[in-house]
Amino acid sequence: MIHPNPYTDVPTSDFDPYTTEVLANPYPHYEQLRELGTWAWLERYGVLAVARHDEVQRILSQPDVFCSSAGVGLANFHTEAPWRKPSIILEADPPHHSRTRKVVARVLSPVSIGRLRATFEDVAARMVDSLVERGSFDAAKDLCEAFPIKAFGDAVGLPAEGREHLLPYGDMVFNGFGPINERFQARMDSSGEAVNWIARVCQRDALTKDGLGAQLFAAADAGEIGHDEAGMLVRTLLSAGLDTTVFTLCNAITCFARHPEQWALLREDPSLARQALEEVLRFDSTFHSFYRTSTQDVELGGITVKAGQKIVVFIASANRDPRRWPNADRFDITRRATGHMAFGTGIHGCAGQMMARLEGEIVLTALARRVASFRLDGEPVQHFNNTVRGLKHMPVTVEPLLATVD
Ligand code: OVV
Repeated sequence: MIHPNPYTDVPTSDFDPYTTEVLANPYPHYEQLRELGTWAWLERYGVLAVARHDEVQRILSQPDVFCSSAGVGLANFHTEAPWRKPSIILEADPPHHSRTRKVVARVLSPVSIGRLRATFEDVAARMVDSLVERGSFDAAKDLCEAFPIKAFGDAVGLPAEGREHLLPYGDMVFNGFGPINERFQARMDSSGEAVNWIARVCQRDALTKDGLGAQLFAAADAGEIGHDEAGMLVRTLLSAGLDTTVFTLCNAITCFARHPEQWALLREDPSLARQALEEVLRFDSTFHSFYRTSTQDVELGGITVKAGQKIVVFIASANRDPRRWPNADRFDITRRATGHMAFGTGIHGCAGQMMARLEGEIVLTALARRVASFRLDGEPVQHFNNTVRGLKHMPVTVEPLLATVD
C-alpha cells in the first residue's frame, strides 16, 4: 500500500528500511535519506523519517511533543492493538515513565553495576582463555552470545535452565518495532515457548534472592512500584538486555577483524577498550531505528509536523552523519565518539547503557590481552531483524598473544 504524502514541503521516498537488501548494508541508503533533506516521507509506511544527527537529537530531547506512549515501533497504539502488553518504561511517558525509570535507573546505576565487575571479568577471562586455546570458533555463538547469557543472566538472577529462550524472545520484541512482515511473523509463530518461559522467570519465586530482578521486587516491597510492575520491569531487562549486547559484541569483533590496524592499537593499550566500544557503537550501531509520535502540531526542521504523526528516527544514520562526524564512515577508535546516539538520548536514553559498556569493555579487554589477531573464516552470517543489527555466526581463527601482559 502507498500512503500519499500530506506534507507539501517534504520529499517523498519509496525507501523501505526493512528489506533484506537494506538490512544487509543500510549505510548507503541512510546517506541518500540524509541528502534528501531534513525530512522524508516514507510512502510505504506513511511515516515521516529523520536521518540527520541534529534532528534526531531534537526529536529525542522533546519527549512531551514526540511521545513514546503510542509505541516506539511502527504500530500506533492509539489506533492499533499492541502485540504484547506495552512496556511500562519504554512505551510510557511522564509521569508514569518517571516512576518506573527511577527504580530501573537505581538497579542499573554505576554503583550497582560496579559490584558485578569482578564476576564478569572472571567469566570473560575463562571464556576467552578456552576459546583462544581452541583457536577456531564461532565468535557469535561461543562468545558474543555465551557471555551475556551467562554473565547478565546470572546478574538478573535467572535460572540456568531455559536461557536458550532469551535471544528468540528478544528477536521477537525487536522485530515487533517494525512492520508485521514475514520476519516478524516467522518469529511469532515459533516463539510460544519463549513467551511462556519469559513470563515464568518474571515472577519473584523464579529469581535468585540477590539479583537485579530481586532488587526490582524489593522496590515493590518498599512501595515505589507495584509487584506486578516489578515483574514487568524484569521483562524489560530480559527484552532489552540480551540481543542488544550480544549484537554489539558481534559488531565489535567484526569491526576489529576488518580493521586489524585498529586491533593493534587496542592490543597495545587495552585501556582503550571503553572508548573503542563507543566507536563501535557509533560506527556500527546495534539499534538502528525507533519511532516517536507527535502529541500536537509542531514546527521542526522547516515543516509543521501534524499531531498524531508517526516519525521514524534513524539513530544509526545520525551516528554516520558527516554534518556531525569528520570521516564519519571511518572506524577509528582514537576519535571522540561521545555524542553518538546508539543508546538514544534524553529521558528514554538506554537505562542499561552502563551494563552494556561494562560487558563490552570487559570482553574487549579480555580479548586484547590474549588475541594477537582475528582471521574471519568466511563471511560472517548476518542475523536479520527489523530493528537491531548483528550476527548469527562468525567463524574466526585467532592468533594467540604469546605472553599475557597485565
Ligand atoms: C529498550 C527496550 C527494548 C526492548 C524492550 C524494552 C525496552 C522493554 O521495556 O520491554
